[in-house]
Amino acid sequence: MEAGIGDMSGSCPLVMGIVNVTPDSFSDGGRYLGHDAALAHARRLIAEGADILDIGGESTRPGAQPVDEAEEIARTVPLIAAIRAESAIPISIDTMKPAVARAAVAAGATLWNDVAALRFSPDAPAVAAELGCEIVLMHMLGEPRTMQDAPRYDDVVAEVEAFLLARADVAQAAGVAREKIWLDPGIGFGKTLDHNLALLAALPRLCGHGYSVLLGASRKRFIAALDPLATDADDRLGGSVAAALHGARSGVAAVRVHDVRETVQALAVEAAIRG
Ligand code: HH2
Repeated sequence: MEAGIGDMSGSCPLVMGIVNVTPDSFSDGGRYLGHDAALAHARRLIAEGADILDIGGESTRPGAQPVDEAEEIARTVPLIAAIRAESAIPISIDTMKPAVARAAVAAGATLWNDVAALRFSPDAPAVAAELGCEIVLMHMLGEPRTMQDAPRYDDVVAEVEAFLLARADVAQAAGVAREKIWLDPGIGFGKTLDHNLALLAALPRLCGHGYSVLLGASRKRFIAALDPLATDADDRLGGSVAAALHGARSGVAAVRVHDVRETVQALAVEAAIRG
């Protein structure tokens, strides 16, 4: 069996550094929109110890406006090619669109991070199989524009778990190899504070299905709900690191973070203590 990115993680999660080439991402929107600024940011995250880079050209924050395919490709693909030209680091493309994933993989990405879990278009599962890349299937209630409008579940953990396992089945039925599939509970994607906390507490259960699990809690709004001083996304480092450490203890294969340096250090200390 071919080794996947998740197999590199051992007992300590991999650190996936976020590079958003978007004008409107919730925590760093606009900061790295230009190609040069985005490449400089990617280099910095590599120097800080990132194991994977996640490149995104469309914001998924609540209320974000959709970006068309050509624009998303123009934002992400030259950056992926530039990173690939100078580094062997695994690159992930954060997109819902099969055409963007296809262009990104052609430029050197090896992981498709799909917050729509292959539901954005009917051909998405077949494209994932054809590309042969790894695929992150994330849970989101509804779509980014409306997902935070009074989200409701009877049992959030059971429903998110059932959704993810069903999407993994769809991917495999289309021809995606089981070991290439990652699951992600989608912290903040159509969830209240209580939903997010229940899903975080249930991470060991989600990690028990034999799939690599990705956790994306960095700088998210649930942290501000627990710390009223953290209204600014830049002020959520403590909560972000706490969530990453919880992910490590729960068995996740990777954490998706903005603050690579601090997360790498915290995970190293945690791993050393655990021996
Ligand atoms: N969160 C965001 C974006 N993509 N992908 C996965 N798999 N899991 C996540 O939790 C996740 C994700 C939102 O964070 P960010 O990229 O900082 O903001 P934006 O979507 O506004 O660009």
